[in-house]
Amino acid sequence: LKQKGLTIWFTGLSASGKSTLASVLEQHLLHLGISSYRLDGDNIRFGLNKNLGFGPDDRTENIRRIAEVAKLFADSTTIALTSFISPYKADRDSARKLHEDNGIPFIEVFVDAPLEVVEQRDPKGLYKKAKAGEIKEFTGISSPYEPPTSPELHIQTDKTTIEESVKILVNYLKEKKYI
Ligand code: GGZ
Repeated sequence: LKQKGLTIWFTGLSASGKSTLASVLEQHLLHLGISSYRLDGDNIRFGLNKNLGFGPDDRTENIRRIAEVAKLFADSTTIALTSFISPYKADRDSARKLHEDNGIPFIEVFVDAPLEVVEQRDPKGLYKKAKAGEIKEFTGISSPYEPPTSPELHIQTDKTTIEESVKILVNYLKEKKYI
């Protein structure tokens, strides 16, 4: 009834587990009667941001628009869950500032797994293609990922189960009295 909005910003390499965590958290919140909305490549990069690619300027613009949209959702008292690589620290910091300047909590979650592990997972065969030079500017292979230096949460998905990770997230939200 007095739900307040906030944004949970997942960042990490492709195949680190961002979308999986966001989906499972969304389900968990739903069971608690709390509404959330997921923003990810499927509903953003094929729609609002379909004119953007993966060069540095396009990634920055991608993140800028996503931050604006997440802020709007959060402002409408929902919990915005964003799962984008968001490789540049400056862009994540801008997203944070946009939220904090509007009095909306911003929770940065570093979804961390070593490159060797995500290369092994490679669910879409993208790392293989990137290494073969078939995809240019691929994050972790031929484009940088700047890890967060002070995220609210740091989850190592090669060492933590999905259930444990969701517990960590929910406990954090409860501790901060966001839910
Ligand atoms: C990184 C790429 C690239 C390149 C296509 N680099 O595993 P996926 O497929 O489903 O997630 C990746 C997604 C990354 O888009 P984001 O909007 O999250 O990136 S960013 O925040 O950096 O703007 C991957 C796919 O798009 N993909 N080409 N070159 N990921």
